[in-house]
Amino acid sequence: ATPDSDRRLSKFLSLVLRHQPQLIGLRLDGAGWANVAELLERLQQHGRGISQATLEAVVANNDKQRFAFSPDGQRIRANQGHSVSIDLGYQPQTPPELLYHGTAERNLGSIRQHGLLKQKRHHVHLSADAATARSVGQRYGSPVVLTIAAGQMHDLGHLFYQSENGVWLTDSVPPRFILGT
Ligand code: HQG
Repeated sequence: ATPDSDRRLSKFLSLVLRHQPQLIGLRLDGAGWANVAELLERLQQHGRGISQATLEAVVANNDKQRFAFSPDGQRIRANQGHSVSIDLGYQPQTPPELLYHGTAERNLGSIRQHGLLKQKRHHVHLSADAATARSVGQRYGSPVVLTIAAGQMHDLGHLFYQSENGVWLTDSVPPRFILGT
């Protein structure tokens, strides 16, 4: 496997485990899990066959730890980022006082007006550090990093979750909790 082929596989797994399982006839259960044997079979049938060892290596080496196996190794899911409707089952947690959100400069006007909205995903995604947020924002153009008063939101009853791979999730961030860039 090359870094390039790993990246392509990771992107395709994100597509089918977060957004379009039906693309390869895969089924996800209510918590987003797919059966590993079934996933390998479907990939094979759709001209993307890989070995179980390759799948395990891509999950283990993934830069953002996007995927996880169930403890018995029989199932696999994406840790966050879904647009299909599933419940990952994360429990509410107390966030740090400040969290960060990276976005593109051109979104700022709308964000200041409406706050952070979850758009197509289940949650607004927040990062524990500004550097990570910057790289998230970079995906869409010239990045800006917003500081979010997460502790204050939590005190006022907003729920926060942390995904298996460390991403903070919340429903929405009203404008008054966005402290600045
Ligand atoms: C923006 C990646 C205008 C928001 C990352 C973002 C993350 C608004 C975009 C994960 C807005 C949604 C998620 C408003 C929000 N007006 N724009 N009111 N409210 N936005 O991709 O946070 O590599 O759904 O700022 O690491 O960029 O895929 O969310 O730019 O964890 O594993 O609307 O995706 O992970 O974009 O990224 P996204 P995101 P992976």
